[in-house]
Amino acid sequence: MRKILIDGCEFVLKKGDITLEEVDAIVNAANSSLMGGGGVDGAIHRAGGGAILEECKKIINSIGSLDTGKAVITTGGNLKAKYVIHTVGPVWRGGSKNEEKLLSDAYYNSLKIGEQYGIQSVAFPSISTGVYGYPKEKASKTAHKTVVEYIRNENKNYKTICFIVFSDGDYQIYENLFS
Ligand code: AR6
Repeated sequence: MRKILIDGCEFVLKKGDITLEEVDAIVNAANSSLMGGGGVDGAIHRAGGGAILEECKKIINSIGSLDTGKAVITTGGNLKAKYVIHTVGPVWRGGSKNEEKLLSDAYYNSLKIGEQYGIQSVAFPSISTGVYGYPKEKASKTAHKTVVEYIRNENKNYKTICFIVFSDGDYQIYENLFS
């Protein structure tokens, strides 16, 4: 685990399962249907239980689908986290399809909606770097830059931001950014 302080906000890097995090909100790398899936999305729905899917269904009934880069919030159900923030990262298509901006939007809009709910601690997975195929180093730079800029320029409530990675290789990539 690594911790650094940026503008009064603690940044934590950790390897592990995000569903176990004791934070106000964990972020889900979802898809536009919000109906669950594999990867971190599947793990969150399994661990959090049916209450999360119920709220996702209500959201989809009212908005149709969640656009890439946007974020919505539901209960955390049985999770230790009170909330789950669901966002949709871009599918990697070679880098010329606005992927970087859309990935940045996913982090930014997650932070923004969390702020509206008074959330002080949030944990992010490495959005888009699994099934969606976003190159991990590029994704980690965008994640880090977007969150640091948010904390420097717009932060009101956040005291802790966690990046939860799932492999030693991913940990190494993020650690290079932290140092
Ligand atoms: N805790 C933390 N990180 C995890 C966990 C976990 N429990 N499980 C996986 N990861 P992915 P995407 C990491 O594929 O690329 C789903 O089916 C994983 O190693 O979950 O944004 C959705 O429904 C990787 O680094 O999300 C969408 O259809 C990262 O989480 C689609 O996949 C993201 O991998 C979204 O694809």
